[in-house]
Amino acid sequence: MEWAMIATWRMAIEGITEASKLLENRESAGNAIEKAIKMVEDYPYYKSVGYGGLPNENGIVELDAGYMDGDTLSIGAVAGIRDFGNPISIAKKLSEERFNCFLVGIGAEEYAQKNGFERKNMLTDRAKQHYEKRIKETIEKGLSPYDGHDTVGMIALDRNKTMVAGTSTSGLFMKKRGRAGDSPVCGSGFYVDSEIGGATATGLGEDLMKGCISYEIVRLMREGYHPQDAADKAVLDLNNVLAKRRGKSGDLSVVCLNNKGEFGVATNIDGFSFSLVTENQEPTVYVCKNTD
Ligand code: SD4
Repeated sequence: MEWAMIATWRMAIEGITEASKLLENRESAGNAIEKAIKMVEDYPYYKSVGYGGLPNENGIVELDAGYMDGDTLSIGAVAGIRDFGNPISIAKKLSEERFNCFLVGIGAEEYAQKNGFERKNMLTDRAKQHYEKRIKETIEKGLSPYDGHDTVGMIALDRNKTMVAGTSTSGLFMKKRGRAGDSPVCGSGFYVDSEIGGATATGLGEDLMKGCISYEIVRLMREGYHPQDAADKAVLDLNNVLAKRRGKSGDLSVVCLNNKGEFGVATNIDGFSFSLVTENQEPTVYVCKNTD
């Protein structure tokens, strides 16, 4: 397979459709990832990523993003960044830094400002309404404030055999100020090595991080596992360990791709969708079976 791209959730389909044209035209996996994730970030109706993302418990949108180049193993990431339109582009820029490549909060905002990134109010009226409704429900019906959170995570393989991974999310709805999940954390939310393959995760960051799940999948692929077997094993093992030691696991869902363009997907929830495009296959959304 010359090129391929896989992503978490249905929300990625428009982005990977556009980005696939870049890969077809020999552009880099890095540009494809940035293009595709920016489209998700810019779309106001995806309520867990970028513009329109759901706010923290103070009603403020704080965003996380990560980027990794599988050739150089360079990583860039931001966590808890406010008022910038495209965290993925800031993470990509940070991946060029030798030092200080993972910045949080004000530090990330200063870096973005200095590097000319667009400032933008990321809280939409719709997200504000969701927030107000959730506060009411939490008080009146005793519902968990933390339901509803999805991350877009993607891996791309280009014609030069370079692989890149990226993530972007508003994290856990109603999270504490300053809370960072797995998505900007290399090894948990994403990992990629062009000599092997890459993986990315979505679900409850607090639990995904306990298994460094993206790194674990790449490690299994290095050992010779097919991506599907690596994904199944990583999700099942972590799910079972957490169930045994803590009574229950949070949501764990992953997608992965190796450098031959073979992919894997696994989840411990019902209804996890993913988006896939390859040299030989039109962009398509699938729903993954619960492996729990
Ligand atoms: C987080 N893993 O911040 C993200 C949220 C997510 O499906 O992906 N939810 O914990």
